[in-house]
Amino acid sequence: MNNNNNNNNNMMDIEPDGASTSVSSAGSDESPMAMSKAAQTKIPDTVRYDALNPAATEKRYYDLEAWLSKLSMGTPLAESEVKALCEMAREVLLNESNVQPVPAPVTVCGDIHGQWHDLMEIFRIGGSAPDTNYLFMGDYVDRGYYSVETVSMVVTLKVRYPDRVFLLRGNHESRQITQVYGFYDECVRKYGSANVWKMFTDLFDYLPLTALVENSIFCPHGGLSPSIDTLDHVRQLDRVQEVPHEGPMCDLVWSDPDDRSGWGINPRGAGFTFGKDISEKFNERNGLSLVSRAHQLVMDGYNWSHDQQVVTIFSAPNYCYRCGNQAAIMEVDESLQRTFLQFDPAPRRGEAHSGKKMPDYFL
Ligand SMILES: [Mn+2]
Repeated sequence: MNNNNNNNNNMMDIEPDGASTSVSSAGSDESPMAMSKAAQTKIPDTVRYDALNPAATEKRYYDLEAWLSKLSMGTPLAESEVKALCEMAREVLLNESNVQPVPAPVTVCGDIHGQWHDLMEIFRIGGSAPDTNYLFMGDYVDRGYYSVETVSMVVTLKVRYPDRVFLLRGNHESRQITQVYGFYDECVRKYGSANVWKMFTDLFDYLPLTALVENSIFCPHGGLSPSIDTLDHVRQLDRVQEVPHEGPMCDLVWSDPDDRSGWGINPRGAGFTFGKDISEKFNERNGLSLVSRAHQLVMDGYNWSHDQQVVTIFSAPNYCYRCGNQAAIMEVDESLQRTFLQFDPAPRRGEAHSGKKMPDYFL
Protein backbone atom coordinates (compact mmCIF):
# COMPACT_ATOMS: atom_id res chain seq x y z
CA MET A 1 0.00 0.00 0.00
CA ASN A 2 1.08 3.56 -0.28
CA ASN A 3 -0.06 6.75 1.34
CA ASN A 4 -1.92 8.00 -1.68
CA ASN A 5 -5.11 7.99 0.32
CA ASN A 6 -4.07 11.28 1.90
CA ASN A 7 -6.65 13.04 -0.17
CA ASN A 8 -8.32 16.01 1.33
CA ASN A 9 -11.90 15.04 0.62
CA ASN A 10 -12.59 14.84 4.31
CA MET A 11 -10.63 17.93 5.26
CA MET A 12 -12.54 19.94 7.75
CA ASP A 13 -13.11 23.55 6.97
CA ILE A 14 -11.46 25.12 9.92
CA GLU A 15 -10.12 28.64 9.94
CA PRO A 16 -6.57 28.89 11.19
CA ASP A 17 -6.48 30.71 14.48
CA GLY A 18 -3.61 32.98 13.57
CA ALA A 19 -3.19 35.04 16.67
CA SER A 20 -1.09 33.31 19.25
CA THR A 21 -0.57 35.06 22.53
CA SER A 22 2.96 36.28 22.88
CA VAL A 23 4.59 35.68 26.22
CA SER A 24 7.89 37.17 27.29
CA SER A 25 10.71 34.67 26.99
CA ALA A 26 11.15 32.34 29.90
CA GLY A 27 13.81 32.95 32.48
CA SER A 28 14.77 36.51 31.71
CA ASP A 29 15.99 37.02 35.22
CA GLU A 30 18.20 40.06 34.96
CA SER A 31 19.15 40.40 38.58
CA PRO A 32 22.87 41.20 39.10
CA MET A 33 23.31 37.89 40.89
CA ALA A 34 21.95 35.90 37.98
CA MET A 35 24.13 37.88 35.57
CA SER A 36 27.34 37.16 37.43
CA LYS A 37 26.44 33.50 37.82
CA ALA A 38 25.76 33.25 34.10
CA ALA A 39 29.02 34.97 33.27
CA GLN A 40 30.87 32.16 35.06
CA THR A 41 29.00 29.41 33.18
CA LYS A 42 30.49 27.94 30.05
CA ILE A 43 27.72 27.82 27.46
CA PRO A 44 28.71 25.87 24.33
CA ASP A 45 28.87 28.00 21.18
CA THR A 46 26.22 25.80 19.57
CA VAL A 47 23.66 27.71 21.65
CA ARG A 48 22.45 31.05 20.32
CA TYR A 49 23.96 33.58 22.72
CA ASP A 50 22.08 36.67 23.82
CA ALA A 51 24.80 39.03 24.99
CA LEU A 52 22.24 41.35 26.57
CA ASN A 53 20.79 38.55 28.62
CA PRO A 54 23.32 35.91 29.61
CA ALA A 55 21.01 34.54 32.29
CA ALA A 56 18.36 33.77 29.68
CA THR A 57 20.98 32.14 27.48
CA GLU A 58 22.06 29.96 30.36
CA LYS A 59 18.49 28.93 31.20
CA ARG A 60 17.83 28.19 27.55
CA TYR A 61 20.85 25.91 27.37
CA TYR A 62 19.98 23.95 30.51
CA ASP A 63 16.29 23.68 29.55
CA LEU A 64 17.12 22.37 26.09
CA GLU A 65 19.60 19.83 27.47
CA ALA A 66 17.05 18.63 30.03
CA TRP A 67 14.33 18.33 27.38
CA LEU A 68 16.63 16.38 25.06
CA SER A 69 17.49 13.87 27.76
CA LYS A 70 13.81 13.49 28.64
CA LEU A 71 12.79 13.07 25.01
CA SER A 72 15.55 10.61 24.23
CA MET A 73 13.99 8.39 26.92
CA GLY A 74 10.63 8.72 25.19
CA THR A 75 9.10 10.94 27.88
CA PRO A 76 6.92 13.74 26.50
CA LEU A 77 7.61 17.30 27.62
CA ALA A 78 5.25 19.03 30.04
CA GLU A 79 2.75 21.42 28.47
CA SER A 80 4.62 24.43 29.91
CA GLU A 81 7.84 23.11 28.38
CA VAL A 82 6.22 22.73 24.96
CA LYS A 83 5.05 26.31 25.25
CA ALA A 84 8.54 27.60 26.01
CA LEU A 85 10.02 25.38 23.28
CA CYS A 86 7.62 26.60 20.61
CA GLU A 87 8.33 30.24 21.48
CA MET A 88 12.06 29.68 21.06
CA ALA A 89 11.56 27.66 17.89
CA ARG A 90 9.36 30.30 16.29
CA GLU A 91 12.16 32.85 16.63
CA VAL A 92 14.68 30.50 15.06
CA LEU A 93 12.43 29.45 12.17
CA LEU A 94 11.21 32.97 11.45
CA ASN A 95 14.75 33.87 10.43
CA GLU A 96 15.07 31.02 7.95
CA SER A 97 14.37 31.28 4.23
CA ASN A 98 11.62 29.61 2.18
CA VAL A 99 14.61 28.06 0.39
CA GLN A 100 16.79 27.47 3.41
CA PRO A 101 20.48 27.08 2.52
CA VAL A 102 21.95 23.92 4.06
CA PRO A 103 25.68 23.15 4.02
CA ALA A 104 27.10 19.69 3.30
CA PRO A 105 27.84 17.23 4.79
CA VAL A 106 24.27 16.58 5.81
CA THR A 107 22.07 13.53 6.26
CA VAL A 108 18.68 13.93 4.60
CA CYS A 109 15.60 12.20 6.06
CA GLY A 110 12.07 11.72 4.75
CA ASP A 111 8.76 11.09 6.50
CA ILE A 112 8.91 9.95 10.16
CA HIS A 113 5.16 10.01 10.92
CA GLY A 114 5.21 9.66 14.68
CA GLN A 115 7.46 6.59 14.70
CA TRP A 116 9.63 7.83 17.56
CA HIS A 117 11.49 4.51 18.03
CA ASP A 118 12.55 4.63 14.41
CA LEU A 119 13.70 8.25 14.77
CA MET A 120 16.01 7.03 17.55
CA GLU A 121 17.16 4.29 15.16
CA ILE A 122 18.06 6.99 12.61
CA PHE A 123 20.37 8.60 15.18
CA ARG A 124 21.96 5.20 15.96
CA ILE A 125 22.54 4.47 12.27
CA GLY A 126 23.31 7.95 10.97
CA GLY A 127 24.98 9.38 14.08
CA SER A 128 23.56 11.81 16.63
CA ALA A 129 23.23 15.55 16.22
CA PRO A 130 25.37 17.61 16.26
CA ASP A 131 28.07 15.12 15.19
CA THR A 132 25.89 14.41 12.16
CA ASN A 133 24.04 17.31 10.54
CA TYR A 134 20.43 16.58 9.67
CA LEU A 135 17.85 17.83 7.23
CA PHE A 136 14.35 16.49 7.91
CA MET A 137 11.97 16.95 5.01
CA GLY A 138 8.71 17.05 6.98
CA ASP A 139 5.85 14.78 8.05
CA TYR A 140 6.92 14.36 11.67
CA VAL A 141 3.37 13.80 12.91
CA ASP A 142 0.27 11.65 12.22
CA ARG A 143 -0.17 7.92 11.55
CA GLY A 144 2.32 6.64 14.19
CA TYR A 145 1.56 6.58 17.92
CA TYR A 146 4.35 8.94 19.02
CA SER A 147 3.82 12.16 17.09
CA VAL A 148 4.14 14.20 20.30
CA GLU A 149 7.53 12.71 21.21
CA THR A 150 8.75 12.82 17.60
CA VAL A 151 7.90 16.44 16.84
CA SER A 152 9.08 17.58 20.30
CA MET A 153 12.42 15.85 19.66
CA VAL A 154 13.11 17.31 16.22
CA VAL A 155 12.01 20.81 17.27
CA THR A 156 14.17 20.68 20.42
CA LEU A 157 17.14 19.57 18.32
CA LYS A 158 16.48 22.45 15.92
CA VAL A 159 16.53 25.03 18.72
CA ARG A 160 19.53 23.44 20.45
CA TYR A 161 21.58 23.09 17.23
CA PRO A 162 20.07 25.67 14.84
CA ASP A 163 22.97 25.53 12.38
CA ARG A 164 23.24 21.73 12.34
CA VAL A 165 19.62 20.57 12.22
CA PHE A 166 17.13 21.76 9.59
CA LEU A 167 13.40 21.09 9.49
CA LEU A 168 11.03 21.51 6.54
CA ARG A 169 7.26 21.60 6.49
CA GLY A 170 5.41 18.52 5.24
CA ASN A 171 1.79 18.36 4.17
CA HIS A 172 0.99 16.84 7.58
CA GLU A 173 2.36 19.89 9.42
CA SER A 174 -1.08 21.44 9.08
CA ARG A 175 -4.08 22.11 11.31
CA GLN A 176 -6.51 20.41 8.96
CA ILE A 177 -4.58 17.23 8.22
CA THR A 178 -3.54 16.60 11.84
CA GLN A 179 -7.19 16.64 12.91
CA VAL A 180 -7.86 13.71 10.60
CA TYR A 181 -4.72 11.55 10.84
CA GLY A 182 -3.92 11.34 14.53
CA PHE A 183 -1.78 14.18 15.95
CA TYR A 184 -4.74 16.12 17.32
CA ASP A 185 -6.20 13.05 19.06
CA GLU A 186 -2.81 12.06 20.43
CA CYS A 187 -2.29 15.53 21.96
CA VAL A 188 -5.72 15.45 23.60
CA ARG A 189 -5.05 11.92 24.91
CA LYS A 190 -1.58 12.72 26.27
CA TYR A 191 -2.21 16.26 27.59
CA GLY A 192 -5.93 16.31 28.32
CA SER A 193 -6.55 19.28 26.02
CA ALA A 194 -5.75 20.57 22.54
CA ASN A 195 -3.33 23.21 23.88
CA VAL A 196 -0.18 21.40 22.79
CA TRP A 197 -1.68 20.66 19.38
CA LYS A 198 -2.37 24.37 18.96
CA MET A 199 1.15 25.35 20.02
CA PHE A 200 2.75 23.00 17.53
CA THR A 201 0.38 23.71 14.64
CA ASP A 202 0.90 27.46 15.18
CA LEU A 203 4.65 26.77 15.02
CA PHE A 204 4.31 24.73 11.80
CA ASP A 205 3.36 27.94 9.94
CA TYR A 206 6.96 29.09 10.38
CA LEU A 207 8.70 25.98 9.03
CA PRO A 208 10.67 26.58 5.80
CA LEU A 209 9.01 25.14 2.70
CA THR A 210 12.20 23.91 1.04
CA ALA A 211 15.94 23.60 1.52
CA LEU A 212 18.86 23.95 -0.87
CA VAL A 213 21.95 21.86 -0.14
CA GLU A 214 25.09 23.62 -1.40
CA ASN A 215 23.13 25.38 -4.18
CA SER A 216 22.74 21.99 -5.86
CA ILE A 217 20.14 19.72 -4.26
CA PHE A 218 16.64 21.19 -3.96
CA CYS A 219 14.55 19.66 -1.19
CA PRO A 220 10.78 20.16 -0.95
CA HIS A 221 8.56 17.73 0.98
CA GLY A 222 6.37 16.95 -2.03
CA GLY A 223 7.63 18.33 -5.31
CA LEU A 224 7.38 20.95 -8.02
CA SER A 225 4.60 23.35 -8.93
CA PRO A 226 3.30 24.66 -12.29
CA SER A 227 3.31 28.14 -10.71
CA ILE A 228 7.02 27.96 -9.78
CA ASP A 229 9.80 28.25 -12.38
CA THR A 230 12.67 29.47 -10.26
CA LEU A 231 13.91 29.26 -6.68
CA ASP A 232 13.29 33.00 -6.44
CA HIS A 233 9.59 32.31 -6.93
CA VAL A 234 9.73 30.10 -3.86
CA ARG A 235 11.65 32.74 -1.92
CA GLN A 236 8.92 35.29 -2.64
CA LEU A 237 6.09 33.24 -1.12
CA ASP A 238 4.50 34.39 2.13
CA ARG A 239 4.80 31.08 3.94
CA VAL A 240 3.56 32.00 7.43
CA GLN A 241 0.06 30.58 7.08
CA GLU A 242 -1.84 27.31 7.07
CA VAL A 243 -1.01 25.24 3.96
CA PRO A 244 -3.56 26.47 1.37
CA HIS A 245 -5.74 24.04 -0.65
CA GLU A 246 -4.08 25.09 -3.90
CA GLY A 247 -1.31 27.25 -5.30
CA PRO A 248 2.48 27.10 -5.16
CA MET A 249 2.83 26.58 -1.41
CA CYS A 250 0.33 23.71 -1.52
CA ASP A 251 2.10 22.10 -4.48
CA LEU A 252 5.54 22.14 -2.82
CA VAL A 253 4.26 19.97 0.03
CA TRP A 254 1.77 17.80 -1.93
CA SER A 255 3.07 17.08 -5.47
CA ASP A 256 4.53 13.76 -6.69
CA PRO A 257 6.80 12.76 -9.59
CA ASP A 258 5.17 10.61 -12.26
CA ASP A 259 6.11 8.46 -15.27
CA ARG A 260 3.82 10.52 -17.51
CA SER A 261 5.33 13.71 -18.87
CA GLY A 262 4.04 17.19 -18.15
CA TRP A 263 1.73 18.16 -15.30
CA GLY A 264 -1.05 15.82 -14.20
CA ILE A 265 -3.91 15.65 -11.75
CA ASN A 266 -2.70 14.29 -8.41
CA PRO A 267 -4.93 11.45 -7.13
CA ARG A 268 -4.31 12.74 -3.58
CA GLY A 269 -6.63 15.65 -4.38
CA ALA A 270 -3.92 18.28 -3.79
CA GLY A 271 -0.80 19.30 -5.64
CA PHE A 272 0.11 17.93 -9.09
CA THR A 273 2.06 15.11 -10.65
CA PHE A 274 5.08 16.16 -12.68
CA GLY A 275 6.98 14.28 -15.37
CA LYS A 276 10.63 13.90 -16.26
CA ASP A 277 10.45 16.80 -18.71
CA ILE A 278 9.34 19.10 -15.88
CA SER A 279 12.12 17.95 -13.52
CA GLU A 280 14.75 18.30 -16.25
CA LYS A 281 13.68 21.82 -17.11
CA PHE A 282 13.46 22.90 -13.47
CA ASN A 283 16.88 21.48 -12.57
CA GLU A 284 18.52 22.98 -15.63
CA ARG A 285 16.97 26.41 -15.20
CA ASN A 286 18.02 26.57 -11.56
CA GLY A 287 21.46 25.00 -11.89
CA LEU A 288 20.46 22.00 -9.74
CA SER A 289 21.81 18.46 -9.79
CA LEU A 290 18.87 16.83 -8.01
CA VAL A 291 15.42 17.24 -6.47
CA SER A 292 15.35 15.32 -3.17
CA ARG A 293 11.87 14.86 -1.72
CA ALA A 294 9.88 12.63 0.63
CA HIS A 295 6.09 12.22 0.84
CA GLN A 296 5.65 8.80 -0.80
CA LEU A 297 6.04 5.35 0.67
CA VAL A 298 8.75 3.51 -1.27
CA MET A 299 9.44 -0.10 -0.32
CA ASP A 300 13.28 0.22 -0.31
CA GLY A 301 13.20 3.50 1.64
CA TYR A 302 14.50 5.42 -1.37
CA ASN A 303 13.63 5.48 -5.03
CA TRP A 304 15.16 7.22 -8.05
CA SER A 305 12.95 8.63 -10.74
CA HIS A 306 13.24 10.82 -13.84
CA ASP A 307 16.72 9.50 -14.82
CA GLN A 308 18.11 10.26 -11.37
CA GLN A 309 16.95 13.87 -11.44
CA VAL A 310 14.56 13.15 -8.57
CA VAL A 311 14.95 10.93 -5.52
CA THR A 312 12.29 10.00 -2.98
CA ILE A 313 13.37 9.31 0.61
CA PHE A 314 11.02 7.70 3.12
CA SER A 315 12.30 7.22 6.67
CA ALA A 316 9.43 5.43 8.43
CA PRO A 317 10.16 1.65 8.30
CA ASN A 318 7.14 -0.67 8.37
CA TYR A 319 4.99 2.43 7.89
CA CYS A 320 1.86 2.47 10.04
CA TYR A 321 3.32 -0.65 11.73
CA ARG A 322 2.07 -2.80 8.87
CA CYS A 323 3.45 -1.82 5.43
CA GLY A 324 6.58 -4.01 5.63
CA ASN A 325 8.76 -1.40 3.90
CA GLN A 326 12.37 -0.59 4.57
CA ALA A 327 13.29 3.01 5.39
CA ALA A 328 16.28 5.04 4.26
CA ILE A 329 18.25 8.19 4.88
CA MET A 330 20.62 9.85 2.41
CA GLU A 331 24.08 10.95 3.47
CA VAL A 332 25.45 13.80 1.35
CA ASP A 333 29.19 14.35 1.81
CA GLU A 334 31.30 17.49 1.22
CA SER A 335 31.64 16.70 -2.47
CA LEU A 336 27.89 16.01 -2.72
CA GLN A 337 28.42 12.26 -3.14
CA ARG A 338 25.34 10.41 -1.93
CA THR A 339 25.12 7.27 0.18
CA PHE A 340 21.82 5.67 1.15
CA LEU A 341 21.52 3.92 4.51
CA GLN A 342 18.56 1.55 4.65
CA PHE A 343 17.07 0.31 7.89
CA ASP A 344 14.32 -1.82 9.36
CA PRO A 345 12.03 -1.04 12.31
CA ALA A 346 13.73 -0.52 15.67
CA PRO A 347 12.88 -3.13 18.29
CA ARG A 348 10.27 -1.61 20.60
CA ARG A 349 11.05 -2.65 24.14
CA GLY A 350 8.11 -4.15 25.99
CA GLU A 351 5.71 -3.95 23.10
CA ALA A 352 7.33 -6.09 20.41
CA HIS A 353 4.51 -8.60 20.32
CA SER A 354 1.77 -6.68 22.03
CA GLY A 355 -0.50 -6.69 18.98
CA LYS A 356 -1.20 -2.99 19.21
CA LYS A 357 -4.73 -1.86 18.61
CA MET A 358 -5.33 0.01 15.39
CA PRO A 359 -6.91 3.38 16.04
CA ASP A 360 -10.11 4.13 14.16
CA TYR A 361 -8.46 6.46 11.68
CA PHE A 362 -6.60 3.52 10.08
CA LEU A 363 -9.83 1.80 9.18
MN1 LIG B 1 3.63 13.84 2.99
